[in-house]
Amino acid sequence: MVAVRKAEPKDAAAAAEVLRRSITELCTLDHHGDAGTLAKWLANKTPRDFLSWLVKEDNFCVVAEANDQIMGVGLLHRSGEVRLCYLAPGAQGRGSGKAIHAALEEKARAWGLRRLHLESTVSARPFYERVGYRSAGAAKPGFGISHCHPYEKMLQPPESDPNARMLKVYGDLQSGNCYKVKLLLAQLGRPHEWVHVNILEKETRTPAFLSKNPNGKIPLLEIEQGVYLPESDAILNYLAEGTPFLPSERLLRAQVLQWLFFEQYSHEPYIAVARYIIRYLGRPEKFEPKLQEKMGPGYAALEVMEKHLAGRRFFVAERYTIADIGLYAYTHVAHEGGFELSSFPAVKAWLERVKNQPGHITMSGERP
Ligand SMILES: N[C@@H](CCC(=O)N[C@@H](CS)C(=O)NCC(=O)O)C(=O)O
Repeated sequence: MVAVRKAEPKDAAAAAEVLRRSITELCTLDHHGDAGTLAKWLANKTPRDFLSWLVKEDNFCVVAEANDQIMGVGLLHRSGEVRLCYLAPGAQGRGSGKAIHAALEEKARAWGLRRLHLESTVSARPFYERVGYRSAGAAKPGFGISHCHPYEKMLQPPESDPNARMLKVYGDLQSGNCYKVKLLLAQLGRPHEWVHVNILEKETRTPAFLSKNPNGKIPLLEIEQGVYLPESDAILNYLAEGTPFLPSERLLRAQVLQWLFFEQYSHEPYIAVARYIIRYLGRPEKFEPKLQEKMGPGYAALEVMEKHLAGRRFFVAERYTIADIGLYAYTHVAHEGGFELSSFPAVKAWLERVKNQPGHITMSGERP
């Protein structure tokens, strides 16, 4: 009988041994017995590394046990990435893989995740396909082997869960404020209806729209009939609650808000409006003085970001949060507002990191 439980420090030696034997003996289609490939792959599969994974609060690690022996190891990261799912030689076909996977999936739901993703070996692909994963792009090199196959699985919330409600968003994807919301929904894997609103045709100013948002602006989230939430960064907060995109710790949460307020007061009114004048209005002569007024404060905001990001990977807690999503929206298209990013290397490196986050979509709604 196989039982899955949370891994403990006392499991380190046996769990590392399962990982090493599983890779060496069961993943031959991937390493082809090549000593160099195996060495890279096994380099961090030690009891010491295992212990270091256990203490990270963003990791959830389980072991499958039968007759007091560890038969398999699984590890889920809070980002939704399944980082380990390995069985001991001889343990296949006895339900251990499925049981490990079910435990990781249950944790993902508890964390509010709607999407799981992983890089599969060639050897493990049939298993992941059996438990509901689908291919999410071309193979690329990873953890020492040449072909890691990206896979993803969308998790359906139970009907009783308020997160199961079909959301409706009123927006225009060319607007960075609206794109923020679309990007987070995509990364959460949350199905939603997108209602396009044309701002140049003044569709935000009709009586029908004003009855939903008296401020006459998009994006607007319809949570359920008659319950509306405007303001992009408030929407991000609402949607990210209870997920890895918004830390639960008090100070970190406040720091996320700090950067979202910065975005709305010191960044968006300059960079987004300059882009609006050029991109939406076609840079009419009469707007030239207004456009020029936006440049100084826009560059000042970029300076603040550059200083903060020098030596940091993300805005808060060294992890990807809605603070990054909020600031990415208009920064990655700042050139369309006439801003030159060449003297902001830390900002440019951060833009790349954000673009490479799992589940990222571009402004046209595509995967890069
Ligand atoms: N602070 C608001 C700004 C929203 C905003 O300015 N929306 C623009 C499009 S990006 C809009 O709806 N403009 C149309 C109008 O004002 O009629 C937010 O972050 O959601």
